[in-house]
Amino acid sequence: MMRGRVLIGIAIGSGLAFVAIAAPLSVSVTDRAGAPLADAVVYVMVRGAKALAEPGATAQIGQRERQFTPRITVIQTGTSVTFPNFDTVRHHVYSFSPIQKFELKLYAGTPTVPVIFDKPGTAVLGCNIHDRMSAWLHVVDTPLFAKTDATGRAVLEIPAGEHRLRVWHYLQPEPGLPQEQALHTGAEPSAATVKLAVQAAAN
Ligand SMILES: [Cu+2]
Repeated sequence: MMRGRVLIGIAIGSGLAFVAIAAPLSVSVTDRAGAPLADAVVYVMVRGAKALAEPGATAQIGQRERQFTPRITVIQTGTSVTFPNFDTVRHHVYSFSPIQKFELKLYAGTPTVPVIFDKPGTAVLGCNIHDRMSAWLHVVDTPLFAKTDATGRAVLEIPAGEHRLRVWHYLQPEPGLPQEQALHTGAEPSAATVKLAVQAAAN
């Protein structure tokens, strides 16, 4: 059955390319008690895949009702991020994280210059005016990434091969480091389960 499969090309060295059959990989992420973990960042390091985003790649982290939206974002390295303010109050967005220290001083509307995230890792975002505003941005060296939904599940299209599956969640004690495991995928749909040593936040 070909449904659900796509063909993807991976450019190799001197202009040669091969086409690999990609198949869906379903990843289920749970906390240490086995409860589904939403907003986990799931990504796959595939040999030969481009680390950097295509030129012009953009993402948006807004502020609405004095919260960041979304609170958890995953982007590929090299992506430009804008921080539009949809509130009537002004915000002052900053990050002290080593991968990208920046500050967007007290503003309304959308700052004209986006912030480019050119290193992988985690940036924790805050607002100088509203202490309870926080958000996390995870920057990855692969185009194959997703966030888990409310059921703790994410689906990615992955070429057959030997890869590394990485999972990161903002509640991890070391916010910058993903959990990693080996991943073997074939031409058929596959599934993986990852248990993280975190406690899901009570809703
Ligand atoms: Cu604010």
